[in-house]
Amino acid sequence: MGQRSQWGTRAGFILAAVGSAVGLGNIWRFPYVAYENGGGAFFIPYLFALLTAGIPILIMEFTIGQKYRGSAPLSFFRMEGKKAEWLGWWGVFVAFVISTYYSVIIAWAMKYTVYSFNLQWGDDTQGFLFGDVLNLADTPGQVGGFVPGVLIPHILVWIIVFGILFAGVKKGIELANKIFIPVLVIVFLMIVIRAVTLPGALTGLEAFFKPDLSQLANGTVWVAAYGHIFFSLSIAFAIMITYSSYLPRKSDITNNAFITGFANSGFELLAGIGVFAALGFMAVQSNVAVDEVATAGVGLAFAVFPQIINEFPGMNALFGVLFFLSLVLAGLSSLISICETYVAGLSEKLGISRNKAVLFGAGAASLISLLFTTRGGLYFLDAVDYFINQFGVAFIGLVEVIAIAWVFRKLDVFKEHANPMSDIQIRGWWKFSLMYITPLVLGYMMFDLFRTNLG
Ligand code: TYR
Repeated sequence: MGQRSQWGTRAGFILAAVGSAVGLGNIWRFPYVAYENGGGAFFIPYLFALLTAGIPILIMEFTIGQKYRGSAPLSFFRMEGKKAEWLGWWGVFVAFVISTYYSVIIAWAMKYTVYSFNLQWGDDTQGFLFGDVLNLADTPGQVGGFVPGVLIPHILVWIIVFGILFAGVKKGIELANKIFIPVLVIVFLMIVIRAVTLPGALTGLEAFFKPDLSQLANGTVWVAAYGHIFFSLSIAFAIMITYSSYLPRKSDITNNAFITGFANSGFELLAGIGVFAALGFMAVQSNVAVDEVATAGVGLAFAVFPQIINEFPGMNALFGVLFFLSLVLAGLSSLISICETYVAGLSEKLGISRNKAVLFGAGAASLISLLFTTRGGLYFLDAVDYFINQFGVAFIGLVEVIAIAWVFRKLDVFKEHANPMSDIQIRGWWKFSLMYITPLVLGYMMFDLFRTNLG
């Protein structure tokens, strides 16, 4: 199979890792999670979660990939043999499932980008999703046919993904992120500047930042902070191990992890400001409280935002195009990392070329993802997304941390590996976070989840 691929530059790796972390979750998930969980006060548990779980796990996963130099299954195999390999496969499986529906959301965003040029949004918010634009079924259980107009962007998303993956790590993934991420930042800054200068923006920002300190005593707020950090940093499902396996032998892992973690949070904060300024505008226009228009996910992006764009004072076509383009760029750079996880896993396990692995892996994912482009797609998507994020990502995170810290007892070995190459020396806080804080919080999260789902 020749020499192992490598990133061309350190900046290239960091941009790719940031590209993976910064995704739809930063734009449509973070603002609402923060708002719902104490507003300004949420930043305390959030920072805590970033420093005691997010960045420590990122350092751990970067070390695993860089030290063992393989896809997630191969890295775990090299670490502890057959009994550890399945941990990597579990992550690969979760990544595969996520890629099947994540790609469809990007296709919707593409369709909306084009649609924004024409600005034919009606006034009926539900209409965008269930009416002419996405034509989704409004009752669960219907599969219906394919939605006309979604298949073309869907095929386009996969052509882009195939193209980038075929081009390889350096000429494909690295180059794509070197273009996508700076463009994304510029596009998003334009959105934020426009949003904060809208009438009513301050009302939205006040709602977003107003600290409700009483929420700090609430356990669910802390769980939400840890849960979000996991989602947001793309940790625990093999992606970051795969990306760091392409690092040169001498790389400052710890520093890279801090840069990635803070860059992701910085983007998230920017998204919170942009989204809530726009929601404030919407609330003032419609004479309702911010609470009535604040929401997350598909509803925020594909129903509330079109409405905001509709009410915009001038230049609304531009605002719409920029907003949906930002979703496309943030989504694509994450989707590439998710697909690379199984491309690397398959090619190493089966001993096939990278291109064949792209063809089989991404080929299968793109076919399965057709299911989510049907009229009932949103319902499947919601169900699979909930299941995979709660039981997939959080659960592997827990098992991975316990296995490495307590069963294989690798933390000291990793520390010895990372420290000599880094400007930042990891010490007690890192080990303590991984041995005690992360397992306790994730353990509590799982317990809570089973209790609410089964009880
Ligand atoms: N971190 C990225 C995001 O915020 C990628 C991701 C996608 C992470 C799906 C988790 C997940 O379930 O969108």
